[in-house]
Amino acid sequence: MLSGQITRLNETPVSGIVVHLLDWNEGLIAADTTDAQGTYAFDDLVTDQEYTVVPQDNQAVSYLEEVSTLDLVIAARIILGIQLPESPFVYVAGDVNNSGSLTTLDLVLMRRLILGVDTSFQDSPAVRYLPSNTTLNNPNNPFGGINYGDTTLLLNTDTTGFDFFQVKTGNLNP
Ligand SMILES: [Ca+2]
Repeated sequence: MLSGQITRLNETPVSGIVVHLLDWNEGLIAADTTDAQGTYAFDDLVTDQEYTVVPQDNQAVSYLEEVSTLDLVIAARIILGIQLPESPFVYVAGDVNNSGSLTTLDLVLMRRLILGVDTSFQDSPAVRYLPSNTTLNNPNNPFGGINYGDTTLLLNTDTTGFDFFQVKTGNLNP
């Protein structure tokens, strides 16, 4: 068995997310949909095999939803070094151009979205699903970049807690 939970950054469960299970060759083995607790589970799996878990970006979430001038303020404070991101996921949320870092360019793109100049972030989906073990390379220097957690594991035994956060791009104040 391989299971986990999808939540928002504030730990609210996200239901109705289709989760794909892939084999070592990226072939689709199974799919499950997260329940009211945000939980997905795959049973009867052969052990000593490598599996990859991929939550699908199947929710129609608008780019602008939950992105406000407050997020701009937080992003600016992080870029200026006045505050550190609360978690690596806040940092990822602010990296709207998917460059692996948070810079004034992200700030410009967020402002363009809020002003209606742009209707999307060209290089990022509206939401991302990131393994809960995603970390900053150096928490004291967030500009050192993001170490994305592993979505693949070698299943030796029943594994629970293979969790993901749903990260809304541009929402630094979840
Ligand atoms: Ca960036």
